[in-house]
Amino acid sequence: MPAFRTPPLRPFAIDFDPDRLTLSPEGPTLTRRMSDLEGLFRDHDAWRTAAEGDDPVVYTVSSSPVPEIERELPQSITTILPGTTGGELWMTKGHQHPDHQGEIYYALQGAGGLLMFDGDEHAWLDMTPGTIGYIPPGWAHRSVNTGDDAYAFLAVYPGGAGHDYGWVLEHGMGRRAFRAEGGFELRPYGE
Ligand code: M6P
Ligand code: ZN
Repeated sequence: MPAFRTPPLRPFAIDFDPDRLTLSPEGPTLTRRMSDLEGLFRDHDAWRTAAEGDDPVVYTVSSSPVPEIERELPQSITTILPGTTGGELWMTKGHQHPDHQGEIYYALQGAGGLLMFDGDEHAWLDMTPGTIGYIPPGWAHRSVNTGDDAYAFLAVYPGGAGHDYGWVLEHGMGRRAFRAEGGFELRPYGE
């Protein structure tokens, strides 16, 4: 057996429950609360008040048992709750892949956006159920809930892709998404 098949994973089916947004069998689930999102919202005071207050859950990430190792192809379901902090829509931390690998997102429920930034240019994709968002190599990515209900999407990514969160703190994401009359608006990162 080739070395890359260690540990060997046998073919298997994953049941997706579209109502409960769960995978079975399931792997680890990550819960990100407001206090986990330090330095990301434009309005630091509003963030701190929320983090030191009831510290709400902003999003969860439920993974299948496929491990995050080279040559594997893990997948997870991220569910972002609706809300704003200082007017800025609730979102994921956002990350860059250290070796610039690509990724696929598939919107499942609710309304959201996929914000991408390559350090120079930004891109925004509206994500509604059925939309496949393609994240090309080298584009940092963040998901935003633009609606009034939970926004959920499936992600499929190379097991060795990794998550560089420092890149986003250093470079930003090009734009920020704020609640606005009749929907949302994107503003330059620093404003
Ligand atoms: C998607 C994938 C995961 C990621 C998650 C939350 O499910 O891209 O790899 O962890 O979104 O995003 P973040 O890690 O930026 O908080
Ligand atoms: Zn990623």
